[in-house]
Amino acid sequence: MKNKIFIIMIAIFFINNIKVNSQTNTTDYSKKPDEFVYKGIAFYQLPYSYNSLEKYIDKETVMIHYDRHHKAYFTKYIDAMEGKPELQGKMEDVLKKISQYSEGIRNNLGGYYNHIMYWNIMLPGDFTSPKDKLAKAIEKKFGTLENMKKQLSDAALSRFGSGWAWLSVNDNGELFISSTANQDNPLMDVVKERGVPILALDVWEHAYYLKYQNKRKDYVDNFWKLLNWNEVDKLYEIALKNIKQN
Ligand code: MN3
Repeated sequence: MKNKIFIIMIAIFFINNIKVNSQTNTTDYSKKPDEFVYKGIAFYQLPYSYNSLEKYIDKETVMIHYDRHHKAYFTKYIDAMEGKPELQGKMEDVLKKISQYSEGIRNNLGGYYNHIMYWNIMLPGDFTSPKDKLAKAIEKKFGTLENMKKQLSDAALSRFGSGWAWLSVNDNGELFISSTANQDNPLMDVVKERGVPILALDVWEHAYYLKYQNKRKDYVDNFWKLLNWNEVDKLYEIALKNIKQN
């Protein structure tokens, strides 16, 4: 009798263990990712759960994109910063003189910075248009919001290989659309069209391939439905202030 109870207890212990193990191996897509700290520095936290963009960007894509790609840029940049105090200031300041640094720093800091903007400006919600000041600036430059979207989509679709499409503000406070290769961005002193980016669209295949395969156009069309104009408005205000100060 005692032996039987002992065997049953062992069996229950193993069954529970299997349960616990299988749970820890499964991503809970309905939760925000846990905070991740590397060498004492906290990784950017996704402001929503993995499945929040599900209607247009599936949860697996968000998880792999954030948890693996974005995080890898972050850890590699932190590694590269070691022993280089000049890199430890504001990311924007380093990006503006990126030509002074290695290819690794350019790619990994670029990758870390660009993805923060990309995640921040998306949200499932009802933010269908920009507000007064930005709306007026878009009209002035592009005629209509639709025209701006079309031009930015075209920039995204004509980017050969991996890269980004941007809406930015130049030194005169005017909006412009551009596209950059790899993890470059308009802040960098190595790109043709320089300015302060306020809208970032990732067109690397890892951003859409699981759901859209080769249909980059469908992904780009749907990106506009996820765009949180409140955040773009905020970035526009900050960009204008920074330009005035310089
Ligand atoms: Mn990406």
